[in-house]
Amino acid sequence: MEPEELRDFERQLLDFSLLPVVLPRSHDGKDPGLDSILENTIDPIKRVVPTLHGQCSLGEFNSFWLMGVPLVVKLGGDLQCDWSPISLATLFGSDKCTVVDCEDRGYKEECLVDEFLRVKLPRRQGCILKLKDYPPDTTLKLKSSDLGRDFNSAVPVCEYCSDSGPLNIANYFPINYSCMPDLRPKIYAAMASQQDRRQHGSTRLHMDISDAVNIMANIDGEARWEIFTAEDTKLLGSFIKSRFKKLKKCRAGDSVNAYHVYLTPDHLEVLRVNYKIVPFTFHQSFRDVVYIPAGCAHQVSNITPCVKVAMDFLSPQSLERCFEVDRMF
Ligand SMILES: O=C(O)CCC(=O)C(=O)O
Repeated sequence: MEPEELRDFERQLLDFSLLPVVLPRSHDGKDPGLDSILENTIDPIKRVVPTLHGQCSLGEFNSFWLMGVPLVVKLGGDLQCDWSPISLATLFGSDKCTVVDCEDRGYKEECLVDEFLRVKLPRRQGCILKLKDYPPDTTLKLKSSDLGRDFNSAVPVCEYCSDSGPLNIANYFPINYSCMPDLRPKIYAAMASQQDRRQHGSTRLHMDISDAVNIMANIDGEARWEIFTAEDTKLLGSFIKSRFKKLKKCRAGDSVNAYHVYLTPDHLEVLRVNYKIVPFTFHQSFRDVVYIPAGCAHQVSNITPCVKVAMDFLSPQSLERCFEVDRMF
């Protein structure tokens, strides 16, 4: 599909009101007060991430997603399988894998999945290693039909977050399209980062061209996220170029996207005071689903070893931002 055709498609969806918007409701049916949630969300100093408990209907999702802000859904009983490192090691242990160093973009090492998950992942010292985009060459469903099914049935708003969802624009790309987005759910497993005031993180600052959904899948997993809005990108880029000499010559978008930096608490304080930019900051624990809109710079620090399952998608609401990211590079 050409960009103009995608825009037409977006207009049609909006014109025909196919994107219902409803107020979020709590379990007891009471309206938790959309106004107060939104007030704290859009307040540029508070930046409280909207959080829903138990479920998220299509209408509720749309009411937040239209604003281009992240969303957290705390699942109730969903995600039934055992996604612990030991269980994954039992299932996939004999596979070879490539793990990367979260702090050194040039470092890679090969090992067996079993060795990474059982031996390296629990370590608290040395480099912070990550197994990314697993399985690399097939679908999760084919690797384990149970895990594939578990992810599909747990993830809220399958209208967007599935490889057959009618609101996932990526599903309308022609087969063999040259820039086909990768829609497979993928497993991430990474060691805990050190929690000090230095440059540590499990996923450095970057932004993605598509939307993403990310579920914490292991019981003891906990990670801290910082997500900026797309409107923050320019100022964020100026700040990074002024602070990090090696990025001085990058364009603003590149400096944000380069996976070069992890913003420390001191950086975040300067951003707040001097640039008036505050990211959405929150903790993700077991069964928390995080939705990250396309074009929103974000970084993650694992407080414990984490297993996450994540998937990219492309919503009509994010098309404009997707084009914007594309123009930056
Ligand atoms: O869970 C993580 O470490 C973050 C993953 C992420 O940011 C991404 O895939 O874009």
